[in-house]
Amino acid sequence: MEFLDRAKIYVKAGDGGSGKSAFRREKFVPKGGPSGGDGGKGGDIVFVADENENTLQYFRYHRKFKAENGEHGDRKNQYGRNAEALIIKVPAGTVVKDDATGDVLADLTEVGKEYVIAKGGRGGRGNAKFANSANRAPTFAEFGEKGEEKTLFLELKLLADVGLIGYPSVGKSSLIRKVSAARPEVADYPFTTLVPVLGVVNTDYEKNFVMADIPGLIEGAAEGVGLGHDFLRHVERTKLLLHIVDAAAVEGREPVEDYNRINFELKKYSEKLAKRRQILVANKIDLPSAKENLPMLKELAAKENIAFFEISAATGEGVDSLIKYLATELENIVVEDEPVEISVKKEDDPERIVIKRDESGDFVVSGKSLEKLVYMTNFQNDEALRRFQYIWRMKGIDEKLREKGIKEGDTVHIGDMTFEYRE
Ligand SMILES: Nc1nc2c(ncn2[C@@H]2O[C@H](COP(=O)(O)OP(=O)(O)OP(=O)(O)O)[C@@H](O)[C@H]2O)c(=O)[nH]1
Ligand SMILES: [Mg+2]
Repeated sequence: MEFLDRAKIYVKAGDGGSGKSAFRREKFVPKGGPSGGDGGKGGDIVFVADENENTLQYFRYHRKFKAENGEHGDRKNQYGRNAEALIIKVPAGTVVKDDATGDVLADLTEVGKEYVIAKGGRGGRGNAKFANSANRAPTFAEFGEKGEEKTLFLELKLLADVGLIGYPSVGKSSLIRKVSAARPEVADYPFTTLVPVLGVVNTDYEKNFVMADIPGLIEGAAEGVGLGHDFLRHVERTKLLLHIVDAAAVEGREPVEDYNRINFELKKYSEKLAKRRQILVANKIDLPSAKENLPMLKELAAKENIAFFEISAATGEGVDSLIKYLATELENIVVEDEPVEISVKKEDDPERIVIKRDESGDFVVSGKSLEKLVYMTNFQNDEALRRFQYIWRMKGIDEKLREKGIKEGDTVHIGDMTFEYRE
């Protein structure tokens, strides 16, 4: 499992249902009043940060998501049912971007947060809605609006709750293997772990949490050369740091010195991270040589005023109580997380109309509300066509086209539709 989980998916919100054109049937009345109901709204695509999700793996095999369309309206003023939203669960920490523009559409930092990422189309109006004093019996209805569709780029900056820090070979990877399904290599030479590894810790106590194993922080302790600064950014957003020391001093170093040295490195990297709460974990207590160091480490923890645990990642001794402690503590820690700036572009004015000419000289008219009107109009119906022409004139599109030099018979594109221009 990597730190940065990514996925590209396609989402399509539901189309609105079409409105109905119908008339009441009454005894002895050949044509009653208009009674076509409106179509229902198409389902939205909604993202929710869910506590049971930890990765974006699911999206490797599920890349297309379509919400249901709204139901069509019916006779007798029956409205079509609105479609339910399609809920897409992602882990907390997922950033949703529009793949085409790179705009951040949502930053789902906390469990429970939800965002409508693609809006379902509005239902088309039934003919009953178009009745007025000038036209008491309109014979047309609208089609439903198209649901939004988008290609999304999901990025999970996995929020490890707990970060493991410490010298090489103190047993960080051994611990994460013990408590999660993560399988980093374990070996008796330093710098076994070269890339950060995440493990999800399933606890019987509280919620699951995510633990990050990162490469040992210091290369060649004697030379005091720092390494792994690069990796520290992976634990920057953690709530707790488990500072692991080798209580048995297998490599002949002093565990207390190790502790201070690592904290020095941490501080060099970031004051903020150096202030993050730590828990001192004395590992390898199964080895006899651990005995003599434990009182010193206990004292250190007391002096630093931090919690202290004795464990053996090898035998599992003490591991359960450590995990229980972590799970409970995590419940109470809230980190002030700077949220990602949501940079959604200001929507273009829906009424704005832009006319361009394409390579073949055709006229391309664009504008959100005009395109919507075209999409929702039933051109097979004369009255609907006339209503369309009326709105077209009101918007002054003819003048604008003439300014651009349109002539009889030229081709005009609006959305998916193509028209032949006639005076
Ligand atoms: N006896 C004993 N050996 C342990 C224990 N934990 C880890 N080891 C051994 O210590 C060595 C290093 O363990 P790792 O888990 O690879 O240590 P690490 O901290 O991940 O090391 P790097 O990835 O190199 O930074 C391995 O040989 C482990 O088998 C323990 O609790 N008891
Ligand atoms: Mg390791």
